[in-house]
Amino acid sequence: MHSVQLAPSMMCMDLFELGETLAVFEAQKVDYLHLDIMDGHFVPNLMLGTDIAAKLRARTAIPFDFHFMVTNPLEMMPWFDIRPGDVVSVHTESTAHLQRALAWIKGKGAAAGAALNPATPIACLEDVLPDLDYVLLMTVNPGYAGQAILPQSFAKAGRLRKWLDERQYQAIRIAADGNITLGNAQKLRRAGVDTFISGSSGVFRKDGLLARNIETFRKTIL
Ligand code: S6P
Ligand code: MG
Repeated sequence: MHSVQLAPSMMCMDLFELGETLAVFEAQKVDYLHLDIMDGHFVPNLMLGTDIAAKLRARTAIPFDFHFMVTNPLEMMPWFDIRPGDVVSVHTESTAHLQRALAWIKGKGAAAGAALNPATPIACLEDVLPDLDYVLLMTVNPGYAGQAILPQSFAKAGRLRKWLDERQYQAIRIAADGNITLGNAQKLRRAGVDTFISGSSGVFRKDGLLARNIETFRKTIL
């Protein structure tokens, strides 16, 4: 089983508390900062542009987890400073050239991921397995924070882990994104998820302190 990784979703941050937030993430050694890049076409929302990504880069050495929810990932990815050590996912539904996009990401020295919308079948990954470092399973429809998890996500995560293992791709990691509460993370972990994107229902929960929320996650999800 892969070790657990935690990536706070930065679209859920309080911009006015950015300095303190980054200090907590560094002290707590979170694995990545998850950056949702939305273009208003592939998803009905706009989020996190080049400027905020560059400003975050200047302030922290925590690697980035870019999640491109855009219609033309091959055109837009070069706008960002993607570095070795980062992880980068593109949606299978967003490009006719998924293999080319994954190869481009690897050419940057980053880990390459394919993101799947809830309605997208796992089988569409069959012919890019050699190009994949991870699969990002959307457990909500992408575009917004604060949604409820789709209950079929738990079974899909389990099926994906089994499907990858049967094909001898044990090394491919599985990330889950959307309503990753502590309870949902526990169930997804049992299904084989190893990387947790944590937003308004996770580390940024308003009923707890940021550092405490991360500590609780680390103690609970092993
Ligand atoms: C959604 C985006 C996610 C959200 C995350 C928010 O389109 O890809 O990364 O930021 O799901 O977390 P929560 O707990 O509000 O669902
Ligand atoms: Mg995301």
